Amino acid sequence: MELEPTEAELLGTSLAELDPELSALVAGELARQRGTLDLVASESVPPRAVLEAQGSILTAKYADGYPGRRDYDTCGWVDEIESLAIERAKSLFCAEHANVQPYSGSNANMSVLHALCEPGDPVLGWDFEHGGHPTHYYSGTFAGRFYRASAYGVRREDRLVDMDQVAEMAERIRPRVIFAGWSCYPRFLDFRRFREICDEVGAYLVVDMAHFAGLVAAGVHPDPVPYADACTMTVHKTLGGARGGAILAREELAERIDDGVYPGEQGCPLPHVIAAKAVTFKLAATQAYRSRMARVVEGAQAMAAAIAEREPETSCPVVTGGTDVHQLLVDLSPAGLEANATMARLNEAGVSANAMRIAYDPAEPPGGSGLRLGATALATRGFARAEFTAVGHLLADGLADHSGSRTAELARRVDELLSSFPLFGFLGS
Ligand code: DSN
Repeated sequence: MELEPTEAELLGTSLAELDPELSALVAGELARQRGTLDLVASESVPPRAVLEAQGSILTAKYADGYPGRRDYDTCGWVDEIESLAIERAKSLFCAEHANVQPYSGSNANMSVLHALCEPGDPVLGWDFEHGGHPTHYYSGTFAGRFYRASAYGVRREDRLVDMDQVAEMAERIRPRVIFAGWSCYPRFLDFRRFREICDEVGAYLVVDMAHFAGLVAAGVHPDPVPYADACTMTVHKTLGGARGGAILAREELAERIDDGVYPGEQGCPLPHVIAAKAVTFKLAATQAYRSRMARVVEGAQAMAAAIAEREPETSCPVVTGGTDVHQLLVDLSPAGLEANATMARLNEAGVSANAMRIAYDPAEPPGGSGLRLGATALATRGFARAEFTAVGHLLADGLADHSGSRTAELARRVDELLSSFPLFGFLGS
């Protein structure tokens, strides 16, 4: 007769042994990641040390509050861990104050609004069909639900953010907060001009650098910190590490920001994730990381150049003609392609990216005409300019192949490109 395992055996059993069903699903996702050309602009490859910290015994600890002022005793070690993460974030970004508790970038935005606004206050954000983020203003999120939120966008003629529109709306609306920052925009922002507009109308400037925080840390992107009252970010996109958010702020706003996060919008912080954020900030201060971020931007530019060169064949222009950052946007509408269908076709060949609606999109919702491509994950895997140029041509071939007749050939080229760049080698096969 088979004996029931004891409680001690259950608690000490590995995932693979305890739950083979779940373990097989994780293994399936690992194989997918290893075999996919990952061009999702918000994804990266978390380092081993980050995974270790995030999966550590710190998961067990409750620590509501902040270092030195918790609702629980026995928080000495997690106080030190959180203080280390805070000091590393401040040092990396030359910031006066850092809060490392936000569960995500969206929570960080929610907490900043909670800290700086009263319900019903006017807020000005960036339309997400134009590249912004829903949590800046959209009625389907807390921002549009609890604040009087409006959104600016990009100009039709050049798809660049319309600073005259920002100034005009700010003058008219008198927002308490103006968000600058994007999820899908290939060019640098004029943070000085945003600051001037905020000063003219008495608004706080919040820079949502969720996507470009890693580029800022590496010095390959203009630094918003000197101009912003607060910066929100995610730690897992270009920063490439722990899954969660963080906020930088001026010292005079520190208490309000901290209260806005906890107890304002969240409960207990996640000590294991905060530890992983500390590791991320340490890694992001290294020369190797700075070189990688330079390679990320170079890679995005190489993909953009290859796709632009092939436009006569594909009829798919690169929006704004190129990119300054880790991502680019391809407009599929002149080719009469719908983004989700095109993405599904590229998925068949092992390519992953984002299909989305774009500014002035001619497609009927929920369809869209934009393909967002990012270089962070592949550059972290080891890709450099030559590989990214090859990826650009592979994509152009895929875009030109409306019938899908070349899918098998494209899949072989994906495998070939990935074969020299193993992923998560420390996990074995
Ligand atoms: N979902 C993220 C992105 O892909 O950009 C933004 O929250």
